[in-house]
Amino acid sequence: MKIDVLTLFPAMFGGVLSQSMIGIARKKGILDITVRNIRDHAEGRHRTVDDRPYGGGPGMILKVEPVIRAVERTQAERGGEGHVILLTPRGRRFDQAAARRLARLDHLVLVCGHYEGFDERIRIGLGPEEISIGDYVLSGGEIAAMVLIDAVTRLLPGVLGSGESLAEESFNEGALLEYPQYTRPAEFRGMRVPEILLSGHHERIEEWRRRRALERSRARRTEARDDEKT
Ligand code: 6GU
Repeated sequence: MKIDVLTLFPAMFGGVLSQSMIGIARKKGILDITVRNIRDHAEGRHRTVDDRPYGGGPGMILKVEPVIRAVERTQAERGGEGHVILLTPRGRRFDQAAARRLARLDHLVLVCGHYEGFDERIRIGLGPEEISIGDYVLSGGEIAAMVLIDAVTRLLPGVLGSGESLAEESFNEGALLEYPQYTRPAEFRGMRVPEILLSGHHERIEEWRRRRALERSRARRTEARDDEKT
């Protein structure tokens, strides 16, 4: 998969895109990511990327020309339009289903907003999908883009080992949350690993895990409902 990230803060991406699963996917050649600075496409001595809103009001607005030029340059270099996504708190909420849908695409162009918003002609010009990662306000779309890239990358064929991906399908993506897990030592400061896990009875272990996962998901859902009441 090809991903281009267009941002005013390219340095924010260095660590996240070179470590862990994303770093591995890039080294394996499964993921080809380029981070591009929108400011490189701005004009004038000051390379201005933002300006005050027409009609007045607080804050600054991301200008239309540098963003459109940055997207067009990206598309020319890649030899295709790609699926253009605007990261904005106004967008549709990102979830696992959206991650699965995007993971099937060949090329994503992620445009990170900043300041109080985008000039509306960016939306008109690009006709992008608009995505938010949740109901809270971030100072820019960069961290949201990283969240999206991480969630999508781990779904790309060949990134996770086959064992890991199967386990994920059967548990995390259904209603069930994870069962408690342990590794050595068998005892830490008086806390013992449940005897059943040391027993070697695979069927009884499976049954115990299923029961604990059910208990956990029931408890978490009740907590969630309690939160809504407050
Ligand atoms: Cl994509 N951008 C910003 N600025 N804030 C957000 C967001 C995006 N998603 C949730 N909050």
